Amino acid sequence: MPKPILYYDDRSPPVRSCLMLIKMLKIDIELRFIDLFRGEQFGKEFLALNPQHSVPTLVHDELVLTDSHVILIYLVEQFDADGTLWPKDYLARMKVLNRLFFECSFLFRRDSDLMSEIVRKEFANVDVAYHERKLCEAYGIMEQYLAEQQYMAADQRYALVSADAR
Ligand SMILES: N[C@@H](CCC(=O)N[C@@H](CS)C(=O)NCC(=O)O)C(=O)O
Repeated sequence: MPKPILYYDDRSPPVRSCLMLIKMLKIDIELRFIDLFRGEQFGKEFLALNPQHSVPTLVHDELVLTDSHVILIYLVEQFDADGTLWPKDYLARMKVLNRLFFECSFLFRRDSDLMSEIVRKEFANVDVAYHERKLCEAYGIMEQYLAEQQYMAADQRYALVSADAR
């Protein structure tokens, strides 16, 4: 089996969660830089790999994964020999998944809505108060989860969620 390849731009938060896990697990991986600010994600070759034109993108042999949350799960399932970073217990695993989806579909979406508006429009034209309200609500929910336990998904530290929760 060839080494996995991670297409990355380390200014991206989802990329960073993957890089943190790769470092923790000392995974032997090839890193290929995609400069988002130069629009390299729209290159023909990269688009053929990932039509969503986003990083991180992981290629391992025939498998292509285009979302950081799935990449994190794949990497722990493949490379976490001790099995401490991804719960073996089914319900605990569902809870970790629930938090990963919270991050993916709720928290990060709000963050990236604001960032992409800032990039697309002049800052003066961005409705900052609206985005602040949306982001504060998301962080408030995160605080609520953290009031119930020490980490996002449990009292035990599962690297997936800790890395991704930023
Ligand atoms: N849900 C995706 C989000 C990935 C994402 O939005 N990546 C941004 C950088 S933070 C990107 O590549 N943007 C470039 C583009 O959309 O053209 C994940 O977690 O991997």
